[in-house]
Amino acid sequence: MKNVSLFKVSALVITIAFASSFVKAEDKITEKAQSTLTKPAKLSSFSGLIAAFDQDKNGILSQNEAAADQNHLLNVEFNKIDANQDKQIDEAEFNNYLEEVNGKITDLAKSTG
Ligand SMILES: [Ca+2]
Ligand SMILES: [Ca+2]
Repeated sequence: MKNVSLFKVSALVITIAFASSFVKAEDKITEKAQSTLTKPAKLSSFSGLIAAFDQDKNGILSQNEAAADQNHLLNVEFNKIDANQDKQIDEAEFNNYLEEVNGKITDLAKSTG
């Protein structure tokens, strides 16, 4: 009987360890999503984006200008952000994208409790 209770305790410990590591992993996913999408701060608003990358100062981000983004977020996401596919990101397109991204983070946070 001693062995059985020891087994039960071990199982409980493993369950708790597993559960806590799972929670940590979920936290990391949320953190990563937030840090990728909200940091650096210059990517969290269109005005910050323009200040950082709009080389010809026309208030719109072209694909070439986006290519200067060193963390590659704009390169990777450019086609998603550029809703009308004219190879330019304007304020409305970027704000729509941000809204969508923020909605996803909120959903993720909700689903992980
Ligand atoms: Ca420009
Ligand atoms: Ca566009």
